[in-house]
Amino acid sequence: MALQAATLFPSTRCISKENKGIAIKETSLFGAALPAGIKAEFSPSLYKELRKKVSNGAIRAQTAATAPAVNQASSEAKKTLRKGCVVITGASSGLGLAAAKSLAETGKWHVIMACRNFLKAEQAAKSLGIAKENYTVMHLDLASLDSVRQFVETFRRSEMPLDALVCNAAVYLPTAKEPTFTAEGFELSVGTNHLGHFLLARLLLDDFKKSDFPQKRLIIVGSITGNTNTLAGNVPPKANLGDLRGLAGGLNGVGSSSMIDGSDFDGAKAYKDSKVCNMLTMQEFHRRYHEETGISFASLYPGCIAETGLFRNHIPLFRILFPPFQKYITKGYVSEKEAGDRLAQVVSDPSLSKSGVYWSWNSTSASFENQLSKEASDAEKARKLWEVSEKLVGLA
Ligand code: NDP
Ligand code: PMR
Repeated sequence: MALQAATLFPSTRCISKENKGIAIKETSLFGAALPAGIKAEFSPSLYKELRKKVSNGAIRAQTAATAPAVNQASSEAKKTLRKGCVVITGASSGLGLAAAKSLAETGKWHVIMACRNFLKAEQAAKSLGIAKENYTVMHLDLASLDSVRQFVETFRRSEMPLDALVCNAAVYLPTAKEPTFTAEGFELSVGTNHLGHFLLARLLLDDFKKSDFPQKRLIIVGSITGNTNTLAGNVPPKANLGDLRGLAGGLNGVGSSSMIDGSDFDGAKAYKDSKVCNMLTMQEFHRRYHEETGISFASLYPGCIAETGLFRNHIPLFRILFPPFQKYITKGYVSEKEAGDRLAQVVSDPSLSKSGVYWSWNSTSASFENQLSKEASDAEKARKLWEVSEKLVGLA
């Protein structure tokens, strides 16, 4: 259970490939607790190495050696044409991993893979052939708010800029009969998919403000299944946040319900509700911060990536039948690679810079601004969700 895992092994790791074996603020090693009193030392050289990864990748202005006026312009260009630095949560598999690869191989992005399983993320990056100078794995367990705060600290100490953040990680527990909980006692799906990301994104806003990148973006992955204005969104159980009474009560299944709307626990509904929260949060960020910060906030449905780890807890028959069902019947299927390229577009394509948008793709893979359901675009609900979430994660 996340509660136990997060309490027993509150580790924060940030290890560049060149510095394998060096751990920062580490109280656990690959999930196994170190003996009391033995803690790996923070290594300043590690952070120097990390900074180099971004600055070495700076795209040099072509006009650097011409007349002074041009030189001045080119130094401005140098400032903004450096490699971008993007944090992607849950980049150890599926969509996040595919997007990490897509962005890293452009040579224009350094990807911080923010993952709960350090070894898995390293191996995934290696097996996809992502060049070591283009990524760094940092430990982040969204099911623990302490871990979220530790991640932010570690990221800040790396002194890498924050140019884009992708809130991608998620859990889906469709067969669970009883709720499980995060370290702070929130139902696991909403706690991880929404509350963990809410705290992360809120804390990292300050880091965004320091970035000189020309197009800063904060992306929260949504889904069609949270939108009841679609066929997929009408497959029971349907998403419904109600009046947020369960969330306001702490989502802990003790004093209050473990479901946002106060109903009995249903794992599939909890996931869909969490996706509604993701899409509402993106819009509330846009309303509160787009003008002030220039950050573009966006959400997306990348298509049905029917073979990812998201369905690991579903019954075996579902996992066999779901991909052909999506390929040949709904025609909503996309490969991990295609979905990763779509997410990478939302991170970096200048034509997808509009803020407050929920992106989707049509059958010819052209992007378009999609309509959200009534609930997923309810501004009053978004405001209330923001305020209740702030209280739960300790920001208000
Ligand atoms: P995967 O299961 O492949 O990826 C989910 C990622 O989230 C994994 O890397 C997983 O880590 C990580 N994760 C889970 N819990 C935590 C946690 N507590 N802390 C940190 N990371 C965590 O699924 P997908 O790639 O399909 O899902 C990615 C996103 O895409 C999700 O937001 C999902 O809602 C969305 N989506 C997916 C669709 C699909 O058809 N698959 C359709 C629409 C949206 P680990 O590897 O350690 O398990
Ligand atoms: Mg769906 C155009 C129709 C369409 C699309 C695009 C999806 C996507 N689904 C569609 C239709 C249907 N689904 C229909 C008609 C059915 C009833 C047979 C159906 C069933 C179904 C199940 C049982 N679908 C599912 C499940 C899941 O467990 C998945 C889920 O809800 O995960 C939360 C799922 C999905 N269908 C999708 C997509 C993208 C998913 C999963 C991923 C997600 O929303 O994040």
